[in-house]
Amino acid sequence: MSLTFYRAPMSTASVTDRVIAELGVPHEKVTFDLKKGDSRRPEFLALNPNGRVPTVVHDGVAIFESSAITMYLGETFGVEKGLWPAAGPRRGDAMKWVAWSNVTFGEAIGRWMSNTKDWVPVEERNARVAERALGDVERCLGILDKELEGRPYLLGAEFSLVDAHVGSFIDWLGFSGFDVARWRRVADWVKRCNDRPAYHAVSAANAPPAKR
Ligand SMILES: N[C@@H](CCC(=O)N[C@@H](CS)C(=O)NCC(=O)O)C(=O)O
Repeated sequence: MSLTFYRAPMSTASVTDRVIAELGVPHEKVTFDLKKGDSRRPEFLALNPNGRVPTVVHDGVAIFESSAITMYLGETFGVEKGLWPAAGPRRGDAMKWVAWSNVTFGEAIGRWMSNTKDWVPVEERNARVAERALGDVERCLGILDKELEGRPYLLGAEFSLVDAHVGSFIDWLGFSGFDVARWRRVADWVKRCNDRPAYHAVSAANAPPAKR
């Protein structure tokens, strides 16, 4: 079995960092420096023509899109470990949250950031679009908060890769200074999800070197 994981620090690949760490599956990591254009090299574009991380190559087959990667790794390595449901309706429940994170929640976060953050030139930002995007982000947080009523994790009593995947999007919001404390159940769930050995290991590995 060979599994190679193409990643970059502080990128969408953080989702897969968490998923792979939870699974504990042997793999080779290739860490890109996106500023140096590592993801635009021809040999990588042959694997992922989008030139984006995360990308995994499992036994010679390249898989891109973080949502597809979580679902694929979940069904391939996660079922026996209790981190992903077996085929059937409960798996559909898991897939729904993973797809929702990227397509609905993540889309709203991206839209909000690209209309508010300093790294986007001011002439490309639009205050009205930002306001609508913020409303969409807040609506998504409300949906998560309601879902977590009476259950510690998104699929029920046990932690699963769904929590790692969706939780990564909350981390993304957190890095940009957005505080989810108003959504009490979400904030408590984030604490539970982040208090796991795999999360601590990923955070330690990604920490910037200490300033001297
Ligand atoms: N929809 C993709 C998004 C991946 C993505 O946008 N990755 C960015 C980093 S956050 C990237 O690799 N950019 C490469 C570049 O800008 O050269 C996913 O979910 O995997």
